Amino acid sequence: MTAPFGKVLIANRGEIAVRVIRACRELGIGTVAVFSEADRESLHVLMADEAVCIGPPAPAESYLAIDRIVAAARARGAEAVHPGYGFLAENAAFAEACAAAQLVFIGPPPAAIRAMGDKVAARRTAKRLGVPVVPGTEAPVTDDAEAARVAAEVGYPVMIKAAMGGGGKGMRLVRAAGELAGALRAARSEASGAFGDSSVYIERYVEEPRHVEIQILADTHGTVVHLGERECSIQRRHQKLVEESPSPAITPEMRSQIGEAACRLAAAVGYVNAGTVEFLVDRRREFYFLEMNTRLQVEHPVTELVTGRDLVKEQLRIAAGEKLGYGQDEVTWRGWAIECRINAEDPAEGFVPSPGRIEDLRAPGGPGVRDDSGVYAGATVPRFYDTLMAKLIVWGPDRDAAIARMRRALAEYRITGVRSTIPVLERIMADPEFTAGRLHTGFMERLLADDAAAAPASRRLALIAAALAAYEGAARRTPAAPASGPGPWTMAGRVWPRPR
Ligand code: MV4
Repeated sequence: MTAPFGKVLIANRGEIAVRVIRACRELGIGTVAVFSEADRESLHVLMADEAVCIGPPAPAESYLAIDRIVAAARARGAEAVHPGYGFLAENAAFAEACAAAQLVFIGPPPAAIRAMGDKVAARRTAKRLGVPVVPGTEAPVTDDAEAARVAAEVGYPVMIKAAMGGGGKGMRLVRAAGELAGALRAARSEASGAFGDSSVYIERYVEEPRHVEIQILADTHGTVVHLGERECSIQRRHQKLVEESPSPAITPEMRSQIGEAACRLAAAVGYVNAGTVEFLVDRRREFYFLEMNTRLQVEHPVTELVTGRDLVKEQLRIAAGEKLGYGQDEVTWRGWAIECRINAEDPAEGFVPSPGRIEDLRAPGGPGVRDDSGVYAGATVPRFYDTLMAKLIVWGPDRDAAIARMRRALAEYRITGVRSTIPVLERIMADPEFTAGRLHTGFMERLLADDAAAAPASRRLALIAAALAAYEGAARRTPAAPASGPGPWTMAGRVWPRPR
């Protein structure tokens, strides 16, 4: 079989650029990396066949610079451009600029990006197709009196959302009528600042929902299939920490129903390539359409592990005009997959970014473990970009086995020089609500509040333990570990991994 393309430029950095390079290599496609001055020695640059510096570290002057990326693709003879996620992935003007330069954009048509970028229009399309939406406005709310009428009709609490927003930016929760006018004013000004459009809309607030999203694939020949759901309820400030597939809340019947709804929506806007349709699932297990993400998502690997399909290869084949070659009946699921995001952040200090040089790095391996990383020992995590360093993904025959495997893999993970989210991920994997599958979007807030309440006592205990250890050490005249002796993993009779 011939390769879908001769050469592809990857308009991204970090782990997702590496992920795309790997798919290209397996398909015999040449790769061109682009990089900013802060990324000269980044892994994606080392792994690509060719690499082009596109500018200074600031994203606006490099990874968001449409003209420079298109020029690099033309100069190196690339036939297609993969945008990854973030940066220009959902930018219709970028997709158009690629087409104008005779480059295939590996993603949906610009019209489909625009149709879903306007959240009010997307809601209206969903409703027209019989896809359930949260009760709310059909058009952007323009005046306060109309907003008050709609809010009273759907019932408080309500949420105000930016029409051109998404991902939780510019949202406002309104508990009672008295707060509405002020919240509207704040939401409008925030939306205008963040998205250059002050339009907002109103929805009834769903309390403690789950976030469930459906992966779809659509080819240029009219076939649309779904690859089931991912549950992404473990988030902090709209940053996902853990994702899994399947969702503990979804039955096979619900999967067919939600999946079919997602496919209908995609078909209606002429969607092509990989996409994700987001839903809220309430306590009664009713589902409501939220928005559609017109790109490959960070958490795509959990879907790959349970369906056995390579989403990036599918994207490349679809972009080259190939037929999907299978229908919904041939999509099957096996076992359970969980992903943990390894960010350069300090969870003990409110998740502040922790950029810097990675001193030592040893990623876990063994049965059922996948390490999708964008870093290596000696690499620097730049301060200019998102803090995601790597994703740890595990597969197991069932959810308990996947959790046990994730705990084992997290314990093997060794990374020094930067702080990471590993400790909080271990904490989540050991949480009884998590292991029971009782997830909702307030999960992390609860977990962090519990830990904060317990912190003073545990800190006292830690101090007492340290004092006792020092006293015993002195009493036994244990010699101090040599500064350059064996690694810490052999000290004090403790075994690797990770003494803490
Ligand atoms: C909501 C909601 C409750 N009710 N809409 C946040 C991200 C954006 N895509 C939509 N979001 C929400 N919309 C209604 N009508 C609660 C959230 C929400 C949330 C959703 C998914 C994952 C985490 C979340 C955390 C807080 C709020």
